[in-house]
Amino acid sequence: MNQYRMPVVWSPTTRDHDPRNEVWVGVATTGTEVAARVDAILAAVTGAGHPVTEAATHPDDVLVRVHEPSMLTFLAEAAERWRQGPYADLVGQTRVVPYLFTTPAMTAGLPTRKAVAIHAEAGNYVYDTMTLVGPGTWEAARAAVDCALTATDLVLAGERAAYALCRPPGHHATPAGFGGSCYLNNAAVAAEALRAGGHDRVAVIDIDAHQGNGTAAIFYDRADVLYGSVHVDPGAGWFPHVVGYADETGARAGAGATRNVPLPEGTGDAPWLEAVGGLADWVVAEGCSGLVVSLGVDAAADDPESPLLVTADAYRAAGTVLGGVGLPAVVVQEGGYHLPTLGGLVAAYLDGHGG
Ligand code: SP5
Ligand code: ZN
Repeated sequence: MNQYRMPVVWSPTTRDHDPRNEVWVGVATTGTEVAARVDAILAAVTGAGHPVTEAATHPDDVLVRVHEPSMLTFLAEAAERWRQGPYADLVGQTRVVPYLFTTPAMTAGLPTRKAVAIHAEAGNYVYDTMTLVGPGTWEAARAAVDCALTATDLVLAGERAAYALCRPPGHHATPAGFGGSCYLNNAAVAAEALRAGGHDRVAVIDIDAHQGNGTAAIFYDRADVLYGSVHVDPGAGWFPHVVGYADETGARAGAGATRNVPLPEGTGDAPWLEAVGGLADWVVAEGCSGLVVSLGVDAAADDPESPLLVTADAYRAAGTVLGGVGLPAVVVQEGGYHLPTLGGLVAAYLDGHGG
């Protein structure tokens, strides 16, 4: 049991995103990435004695290094544009949902124009039907970025570690796309902010149950930000399905700077911790000076979104392993959807990580 309690940064605005329904295989299902997640985590970390502070507003300078301005503009304006459309009256839909995807399967090399209708334009940016935009979504996602930036500020000012209670999560958000319940890539923003703060080489270690295809994409070509992830095998039919295989190790200047460790369905503590340990050793061997942890706790046994069987004790041990690397660390919340155990899993990781 560590005595040190790292600071927690949160924002009440992160509660303002309500996806309402995630459309999965064409069916409107009840979303699992809900505002109650924030309160569950907040209660647990407060109870564990962490000092809690609200995020400070930050400018967009770091964010625009991570995401295309066109996607940021789309997200900022989408809810209001949708509200002005006939969708609520026609079909009762109050959330932005694409009805087609303007990918190469459709455009097939033809010259293309910007879609006039937002229900068509949405498919330029959102790559699934589960990541809906409503009133408050942009504000919440942007507040989550402020949580990540404020936690990074604390670390740059000398704090050994800080936890950003980001919600919605971010690691599936790509440079110009959003999906997987993610809109803005909070962890990538933290990594860029550490770089801007003087860290020449930074690692993002992602222990969410799903591979963070967004973070992987943002840094795939780069040597200055390593990305390592342990996750359920996409080859077994799990999100993000088409990336996250072990042979994806980076390209060009980033060759060798990406590591993916896929694990079979049903994997429990020992092999999962061995994978986390391998990533920690890699970060040390590569001479990084700063660390971002993408802390998803959806690898836990009770979680509805993954088939991994990791316990709270193993999350505490993972914290000890990653804290033991000895680098200043920004811990960023990603997934984790089982409300009764969510807070305890996060608190266990933070306890293990210590300072
Ligand atoms: C950040 C994060 O953990 N994102 C998770 C993305 C994976 N979501 C896949 C969802 C598959 C459908 N689940 C059925 C639940 C019905 N609501
Ligand atoms: Zn996840």
